[in-house]
Amino acid sequence: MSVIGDVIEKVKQKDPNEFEFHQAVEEVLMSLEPTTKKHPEFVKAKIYERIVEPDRVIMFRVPWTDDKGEVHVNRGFRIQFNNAIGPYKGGLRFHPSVNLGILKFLGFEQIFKNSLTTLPMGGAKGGSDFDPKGKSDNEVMRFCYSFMRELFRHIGPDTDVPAGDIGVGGREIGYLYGYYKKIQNDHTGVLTGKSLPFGGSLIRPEATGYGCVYFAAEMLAAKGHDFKGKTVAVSGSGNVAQYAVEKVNELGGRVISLCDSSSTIIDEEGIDNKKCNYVMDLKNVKRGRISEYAEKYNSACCYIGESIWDVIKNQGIKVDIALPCATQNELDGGHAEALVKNGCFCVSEGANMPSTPEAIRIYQNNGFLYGPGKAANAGGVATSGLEMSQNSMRLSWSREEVDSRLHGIMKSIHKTCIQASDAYGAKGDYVLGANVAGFLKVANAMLAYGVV
Ligand code: NDP
Ligand code: 2IT
Repeated sequence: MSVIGDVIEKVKQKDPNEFEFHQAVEEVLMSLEPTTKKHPEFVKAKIYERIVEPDRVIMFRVPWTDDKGEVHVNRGFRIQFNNAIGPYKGGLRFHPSVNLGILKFLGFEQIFKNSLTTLPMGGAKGGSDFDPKGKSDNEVMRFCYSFMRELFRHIGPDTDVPAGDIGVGGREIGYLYGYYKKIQNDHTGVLTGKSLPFGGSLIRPEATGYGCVYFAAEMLAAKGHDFKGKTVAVSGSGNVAQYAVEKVNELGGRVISLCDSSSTIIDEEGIDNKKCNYVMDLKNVKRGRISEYAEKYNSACCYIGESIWDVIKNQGIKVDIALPCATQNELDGGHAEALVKNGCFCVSEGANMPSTPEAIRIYQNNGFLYGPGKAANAGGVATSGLEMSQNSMRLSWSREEVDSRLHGIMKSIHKTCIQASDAYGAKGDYVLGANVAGFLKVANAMLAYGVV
């Protein structure tokens, strides 16, 4: 068996229930096959075996009290996966589905994503099976305090710098940072995604969504296309989806969809920035459901219990570009077939691993411009890196400065993917390009350190 096949098999045997982790490892390692030929030194030093094993997994109890005085216990995690090229860096996810396998997949992806950003950041992820939905601000605050009461001893501005992800936005980062500062007596850049008055960066809230659209624009430009007049499907309605919509509008596209885990709305007239501002208020302030959009705007149809990809498949809705911005494995082979049938030719992933392996095969067999998450959504963590730089320098860059750096980083990631795919004999394959380019930098650093 090949080195790669052997490593994949061992990962599956060792942790048989971590399905998402297996999927992520298989997707990355399959594209690394050509590196085993070009770099026998990596094989000899067992870099492939070492990179799939986290540096450290931290798991802890998070007890908290609800508004009625009842005690609850959740589980907290931080996976410090690899710090070969910089301090551990990656988000925290609060969602009832969170488990070790999901966070290991996210931490593993983060290694390569962070490497692609050109900034010095290692890979990590964390979170909890806590569900912030339906909880009061006070309950969320007490939970965040309890979570940080354990996490604080494992993080630091040069050790590990968490940020947001699903279920962790500005409110949660405020509570987490406030408690860290209180118990550590340090005002330091230990979290990113902070609000502006206490060390946040302009453009960080926008960065993942904007970056995903910048990446799509680069892929389109390489083939002589742009967003003007294109019909765009966006999934999710959280942080990433909201700012993806805003940027598509700015570039002249028409976004026709948003969804959450309960329903999908289709607005063929387009979700312009006025409607997008309504969604931001609905989701971020009122913490409502996307179905309310269809009550507010009668140009929209609401499909209860169906994802946007189900709706495209079932209703035959035409789209040119798809931006999955909700969650992992939201788009399967059947959905991808429907995208092909309905004229789609470009997918740029705002979410992490939103397409199943079968969906990816269908994109590739049909010549899609396909930007995998670790390249297309790297703008979020890249701008977190810029927040860290500003915190270290104790200054703040303007909106224009940060946006232009973000745009430059997304262009550079696109170019790096193209160059790596060319160099490794898979012209135009952004999956192979992103995996190989992300890997090489980390592997070379690991090699230099010896066997640690
Ligand atoms: P938010 O919590 O702001 O929004 C998540 C959105 O996705 C919500 O609309 C949510 O619906 C929907 N969603 C979540 N889980 C499911 C599910 N199981 N089924 C259907 N819909 C679901 O998170 P973000 O926008 O920050 O994150 C979205 C994706 O982007 C994730 O994959 C995340 O890992 C990735 N990402 C985020 C970055 C960031 O900077 N925030 C950076 C890079 C990637 P509902 O309200 O019903 O839960
Ligand atoms: O998946 C991701 O890249 C994020 N959730 C952002 C991580 C970060 O540290 O900003």
